Order: sequence, then C-alpha cells, then structure tokens
Amino acid sequence: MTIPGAAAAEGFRTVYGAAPEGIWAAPGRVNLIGEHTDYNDGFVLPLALPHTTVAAASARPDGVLRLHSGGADGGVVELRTDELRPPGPGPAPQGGWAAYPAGVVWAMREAGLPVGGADLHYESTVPTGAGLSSSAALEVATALALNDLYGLGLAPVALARLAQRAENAFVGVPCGIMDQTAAACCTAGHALFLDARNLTQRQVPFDLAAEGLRLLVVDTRVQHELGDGAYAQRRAGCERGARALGVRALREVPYAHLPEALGQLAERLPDDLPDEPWDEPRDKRRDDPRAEPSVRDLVRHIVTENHRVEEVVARLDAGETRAIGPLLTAGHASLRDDFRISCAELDLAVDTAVAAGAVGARMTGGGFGGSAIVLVEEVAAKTVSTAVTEAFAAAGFVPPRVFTAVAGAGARRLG
Ligand code: GAF
Repeated sequence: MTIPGAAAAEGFRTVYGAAPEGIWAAPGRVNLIGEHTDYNDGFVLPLALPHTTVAAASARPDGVLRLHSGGADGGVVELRTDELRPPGPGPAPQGGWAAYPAGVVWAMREAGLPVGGADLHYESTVPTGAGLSSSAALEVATALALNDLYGLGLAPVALARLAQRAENAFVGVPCGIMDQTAAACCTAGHALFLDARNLTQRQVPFDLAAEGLRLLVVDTRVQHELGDGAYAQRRAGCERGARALGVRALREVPYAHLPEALGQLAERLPDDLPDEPWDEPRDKRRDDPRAEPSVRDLVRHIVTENHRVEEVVARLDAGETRAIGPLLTAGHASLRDDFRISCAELDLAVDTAVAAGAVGARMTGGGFGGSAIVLVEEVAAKTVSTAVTEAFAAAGFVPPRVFTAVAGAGARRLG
C-alpha cells in the first residue's frame, strides 16, 4: 500500500502555491474483536491498516483555516478559526468532510490550546463508508499536524480524545474512543489491547504471516453512516441497561454475573421489548423496525463481547492464534442476533468464509454495512476469497472488495 505522502505535498503546492511545513499520516483500522464495547468503558482490540490519510499542512498567522481534499469534490473550504461553532439544530453549516478537521481545530481551541489558522491538503487511501475508520484517520492526521505546527506537545491519547470530542460535539456522531485511539496509538505488527475506561493499553504482537495465516478484509460496499440514529439508539439502550443495573457502565457487569444481571433487567425494566426470536429473512433485517433489540439483548452482547476480547488476548499471548477463530465467529453471531447490527451482505461474507474453511470471521466496526474480517490459513486465502466473491454474485449483491490487512503503524510525521 503506497502512503500518499508525495501526492499530498504535491497537492498542497498546487492548491496553496508553496511547499507545506510538514506532512503527517494517520491510518484506518479494523477491529479484531470488541465491538460497541468502547462506549461501555470496555475492551477493544483494533489494528491499524496500511491505508492512511495524509495531511500536508502549514500554519497561518491570520486565524484562517483552509481545507482541501484531493479525494473530495469541491474547492478549498475557508473558515475562520474564531468563528467555529458546533452546529445547533438543523443542517450543519460546516457539513461534509471538512467538518471533521474543522471540528478538531474547534476542539483544540475549546480546550484552551493555542491553535490558530492553517492550510491543509489531504490525500487518503482509506476507503470511505467501509467501516474502516476513515473519519478518525482524517481527524487524527489533522490533530497530529496541528500538535506539531503549534508545538502543543500533546501525547497520542490526548490527540485521540480531542479527535473524539470533535466527532461527538462538532460533527454530531456519538462514537466511542476506539477509532481515534487506534489511529493515534497502533504500532506496526501489533494489535492494540485498549481499555476504553482509562485508555490504558498494551501492544499485542500480531504477525500472522509468520504463522502461515492471513487476515482478509471484505468491504461489502454497503455504506452506513454512524450518525443516522441506529448507533445512538444502541448506545442509549446500553446506558439504560447500566442505569437499571446500578453500574456506571456495562463494563462493570462481570461475565460470571450475566444470568443474574439479565434476571434483574427483566424485573426492573418491565417495558423492555419481549424476547422474540428474530426469524425474518436476513435480507429484510436492515430496514426492519422490529430489528430493535431489547436492553437485555444489548447487555448480553456487551458482557459476552468484553469476555471474548479478554479470551482473544489470552490466546494471542499464549501463541495460540488459530484458537481465536471461533471467538471471532461467536462475536459475529452476537452482533447479528443480540446487538442486531449486521446485514445480509455481512452475514453472507461471514457464513461463506467459514463454510469455505476460514478459521473465523466477523463483521468489524459500527455495523449495518461496512466490512467483515476473515482469519484464514494463508494456503486457503484464495479459495475463501473466491467463495465470498462468488456468493455475492449469486445473491445479486454489489461485488465486494477483498484485501489483506497487515497490522500497520499509527499516526506519524512523514516529513
Ligand atoms: C464505530 C465507532 F466510531 C467506535 O467508537 C465503536 O463504537 C465502533 O463503531 C463499534 O465498536 O466505529
């Protein structure tokens, strides 16, 4: 995967007529396991992709922020840093891709940091709308550039928090902290074992090639925006569950106490949705209003998912990488049946991959589209990938994009 550093410098020169002061990059990610656990103060295990967003940038003394993207339509977006405000109700005045970097500048200034104007030009190889965290890559590349240009001296986790603040308060997406921390803190050859409660972290060696394994990413090409309500609905349901159980966050419910917790929820939330087996055909699920999960289902997913993350890390620490496969596949079933955020394309990718001999597979990211990951023996990678592509064709779905993920580096300065 080519890092588009030279293209970003060249693009900057073309747009702004001078060389940039520097070039910074931040990656997309896949999450190995630990989905929707981040905003429940739980565990996640993402790894950075080689796909990156690169920002070529220079500071400006006049408080003007100019933003330009080589991949987006439209010209230069020009804003005044002292006029940046999170949009109120109604259409966002700074909407579109530029809201992400503008939000980072706003978040830094709101935090009292001495950040002024800048010229920025972006190039990216992170697919957008594929659940691979292109937004966080854009935010974190921006945050790192401003950190250096204005000598802020902030640590990567602090940049991740500011990037999340930008996305929550300025863009209006109630995401957790996983994607921004992955973009800021991942290292090549490792997965990042992150405790989202306090951002303590450990780099877990993840070199699949050395073990004759591969991680495939299947981009279903079904696009889903996190801002469209279903993500917020799941998050609100988890918070309701935590309140009913008298805990600050669902992370505090131990796996061993799950049956007891589900019993308490049945008593304390009499208006919770009934236990209804969800037997609609899979292709109807995405738009089915009955697909809303009960609070008990949400809690079951979060508690079992946190446990799966710890189990996966234990297997990786023990050098038993193949043993994580069934845990990944169980994680998919939980997201499909309890959290109810899968879709026909993701289910088909996972089911076909497993039937064709994959070690394990699951959807990754926020859900309702985006990408699946498939852990597969190196020798079976082609067979499995072909099986998935053929199954999509047979189902009449848009052809998926399949590629290999190798754990890449986190955010860094390129020049
Ligand atoms: C999205 C969010 F941005 C993350 O914070 C996380 O909740 C993820 O969905 C699901 O695990 O990527």
